[in-house]
Amino acid sequence: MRNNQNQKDDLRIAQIIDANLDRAREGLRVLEDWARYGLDRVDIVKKIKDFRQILGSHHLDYYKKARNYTEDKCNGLNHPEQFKRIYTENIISSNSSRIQEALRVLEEFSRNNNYELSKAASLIRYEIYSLEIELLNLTCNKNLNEILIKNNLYLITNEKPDLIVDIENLLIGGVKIIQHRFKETDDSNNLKTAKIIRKLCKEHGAIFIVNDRLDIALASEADGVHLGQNDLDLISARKILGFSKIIGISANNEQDIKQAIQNGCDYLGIGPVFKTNTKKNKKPLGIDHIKKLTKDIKIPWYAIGGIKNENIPKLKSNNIKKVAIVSEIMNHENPKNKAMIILKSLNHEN
Ligand code: TZP
Ligand code: MG
Repeated sequence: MRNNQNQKDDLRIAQIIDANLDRAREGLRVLEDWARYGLDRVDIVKKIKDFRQILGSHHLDYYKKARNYTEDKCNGLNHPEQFKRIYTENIISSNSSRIQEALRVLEEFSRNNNYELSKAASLIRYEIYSLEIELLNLTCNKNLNEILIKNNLYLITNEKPDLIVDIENLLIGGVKIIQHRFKETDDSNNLKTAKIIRKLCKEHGAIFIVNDRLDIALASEADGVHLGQNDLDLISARKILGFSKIIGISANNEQDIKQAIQNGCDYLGIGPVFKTNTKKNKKPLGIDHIKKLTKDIKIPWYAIGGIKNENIPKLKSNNIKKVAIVSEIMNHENPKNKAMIILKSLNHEN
């Protein structure tokens, strides 16, 4: 390396700056396109565009002209890890690291010859650390949301001796959303069961949600939690769970539905539609009232309460396509068969 006085004119340094400006901007473009086409987040797109623009304004002709100053013998070298990037999460992480590394190199090598660039590189690098987490959280939540949107049957467990066997069979039968609902007070047992269901759901590409209990949801690494109007409020739950998890809310009136949507719930459970022994003290809302309550809802919502295979055609003819069920499936002698019949009637056209 030449001494510091000559560093300003050192073409080798200009070449490093040129390469890393390209690297950082390419990586930023990958994140930007995911934010734009994958997540539909205009605010994040704007932020990344700004970063690219700032770096672009420092990409002087002098740096570009130094591009081939020394022959790059590493050109075209790949690492086997690159070919393992099949999931969007891996693409986000590896491109964020690429940007962070490139910015660090820029920060170091431009400090003496382009202080403004060095400062900008440092500031953007710190922003990328939090942007990476934000994009990962949003992406994960988006995958879970897609499962909610795609699936019409939301199964809720009850307490029974062979619960785990039943759940495994239900997953084999095609159930993709399972909520673990328990009233038993032995929490060590509740957590143990939750962890087993968590693992089974993962193996079958299903969502696992814990009812009521944020602590059990977190400890079992569930995909989310379902909260009623008397549980922890949605805003506090979101603070604890973050945006990578889903939060579902039970609501049965206009005000609670509006509030839950405004506060960012991922889906709603609305009912009871019919009379049910699982929640004996709740007055049924009836189909007409549910239709009125739900006419403007844009997020996934599940009708719940007293839903049986025999009333699914009636629900469907009233445009109620998603249902949450406990007893009709869990109390059947063969829950898997019952669930498969229900899945068929829910998914059948008309
Ligand atoms: N919330 C409203 S109704 C209900 C819940 C948890 C119970 C649904 O159970 P079932 O057995 O499907 O009627
Ligand atoms: Mg509850």
